[in-house]
Amino acid sequence: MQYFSVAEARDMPGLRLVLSAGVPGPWGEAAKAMLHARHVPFAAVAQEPMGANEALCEWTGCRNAPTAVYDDEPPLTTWFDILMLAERLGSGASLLPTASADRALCLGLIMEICGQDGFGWNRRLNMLAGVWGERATSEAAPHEQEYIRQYGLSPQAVARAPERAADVLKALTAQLHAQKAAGSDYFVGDRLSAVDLYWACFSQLVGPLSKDVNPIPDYVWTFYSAMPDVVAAALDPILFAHRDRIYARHIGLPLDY
Ligand SMILES: N[C@@H](CCC(=O)N[C@@H](CS)C(=O)NCC(=O)O)C(=O)O
Repeated sequence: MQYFSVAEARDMPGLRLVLSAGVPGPWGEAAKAMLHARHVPFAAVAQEPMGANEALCEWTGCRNAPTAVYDDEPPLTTWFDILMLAERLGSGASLLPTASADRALCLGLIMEICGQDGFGWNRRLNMLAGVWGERATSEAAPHEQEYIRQYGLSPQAVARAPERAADVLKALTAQLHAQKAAGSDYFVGDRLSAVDLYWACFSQLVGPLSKDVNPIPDYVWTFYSAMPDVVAAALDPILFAHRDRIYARHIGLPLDY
């Protein structure tokens, strides 16, 4: 992936997408998958994972990734805003179902995968607990204090994270089994929607793709592969069968970040 710096990107026209350079951050990978599926070109801008990202903050008001900036419109930082941008700018089949009830199901499942207090959020708490351990977070540098606040790290949140992450996995598993029984390979209805892309990308947090198609740094591989027992126990093979299908049919491999 060719990355531009913030200084290079901020005056460019068109779509700029800020991404964590060198790692398959699932929020960023999912944003790329949305834009790819909707045939929307973008210039990638490098964010330093867990860094202070001062120039980025100054430009977008946000230190993490992904952030999408289209022409001189306000920066978009949430999964929903980026999905709706892909819908607005793109072409081809919509990533949202047509019927309202199906749309609500699709968006609700994505919320459970990548929204605040969803699967990704709680898996990140598992990982941050490993990074911070017993170390007092009051010793953290200012930008570390910022992500500790941003990602809701607290002893109480860490304690409930495994059950929450596992509960989302069980809900996704139940939905995929119900869909399979109805003859569909997809989470909602009988065609691709955004939730299929979101799950494929977020599945990395419990089952990173093999290194021949995924040039993942060893430390990230270790974070993504280690998990609490209750999360491991909630991994049904149907989750990975779906992931493999979606990468093969719709996202493409190898990963490039
Ligand atoms: N703003 C995004 C979430 C973005 C997010 O959580 N990004 C994380 C992915 S782990 C990130 O950038 N981490 C690296 C960092 O904080 O530097 C959303 O609401 O959809």
